Amino acid sequence: MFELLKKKFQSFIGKVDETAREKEVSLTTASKVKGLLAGKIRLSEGDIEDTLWNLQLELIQSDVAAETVEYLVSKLKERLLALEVDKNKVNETVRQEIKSVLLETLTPEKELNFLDYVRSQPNPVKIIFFGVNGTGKTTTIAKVANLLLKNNLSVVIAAGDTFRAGAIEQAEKHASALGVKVIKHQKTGDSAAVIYDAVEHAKAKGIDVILADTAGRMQTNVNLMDEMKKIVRVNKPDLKVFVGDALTGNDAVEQARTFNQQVGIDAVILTKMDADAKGGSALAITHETKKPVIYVGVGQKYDDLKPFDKQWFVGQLI
Ligand SMILES: Nc1nc2c(ncn2[C@@H]2O[C@H](COP(=O)(O)OP(=O)(O)OP(=O)(O)O)[C@@H](O)[C@H]2O)c(=O)[nH]1
Ligand SMILES: [Mg+2]
Repeated sequence: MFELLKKKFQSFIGKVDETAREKEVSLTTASKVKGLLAGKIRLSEGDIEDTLWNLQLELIQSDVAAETVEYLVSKLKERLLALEVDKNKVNETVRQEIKSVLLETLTPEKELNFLDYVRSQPNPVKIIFFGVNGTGKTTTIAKVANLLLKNNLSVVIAAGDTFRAGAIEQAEKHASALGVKVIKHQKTGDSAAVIYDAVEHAKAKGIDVILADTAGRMQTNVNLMDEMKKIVRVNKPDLKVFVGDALTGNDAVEQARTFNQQVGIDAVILTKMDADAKGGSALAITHETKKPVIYVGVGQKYDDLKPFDKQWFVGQLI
């Protein structure tokens, strides 16, 4: 019975195709019927309206920047409307498409496996951390030092924040807790020179990695942004890491964009992911800068630094 019906349909489709060609009408109807026969359907704008709307809300609530939300939703719409979906698997397919659009957006120009990178570079590897005030730069440096030490790599910290009161002492406190040396100058000294000295020290002592702290700076502060360019010019770091506070959502994206324009960042670490941050800024920052999020900070302890796992992140988001 089914075979008979199928044959009838196939000859009908053949006729539809023929007529369509002859009359130069669109083949859409024919392919729709063909699709139906194979259990496939095309989704209409009406079919996906609610899904797109819900996704939009979800992304906004997760602190994804408005521009990125717009990009994601229109990309997804384009994809869904172009798909032939198995009619029994509509929800599954839509979910899968959402997932792949999010994953693609989280994919940087070039992935960076931090530890592999550090091991593969000639010593000493110079890494400088930048970001606005209070995002967690100094704490993150301590966490990264801890990670490197656990991987049998030696570290020196450069107390390059010569600007904020107590910053040098804070770096010293972490360094002493971790048992690593800190290179410092006087407060108000030249940050580029402190980092330069740390590099000299590392070269003399055969130390693997220099982790350089810098003062927090607003991306709108021209003088401090110029100082940052000088630090980079003088020290030619192997990696410029932007440290962003996940709790600041859209602001973190704006900061990352400006720091990237000014000095070209190589990687991103997002902090305070433990503190009620949905982490949407990871999506927006990667979309904006195309630079990889390598780690996330998930607390105040030295071990509270986790590699950023795109799959896990997307799974959690949707
Ligand atoms: N909950 C939580 N707190 C964090 C995290 N990372 C840093 N912090 C806290 O954020 C505060 C600021 O951290 P700092 O490391 O001093 O930030 P900074 O960017 O060096 O600050 P400035 O030098 O003033 O620009 C501290 O209280 C840290 O303990 C994190 O991943 N989770
Ligand atoms: Mg600091």
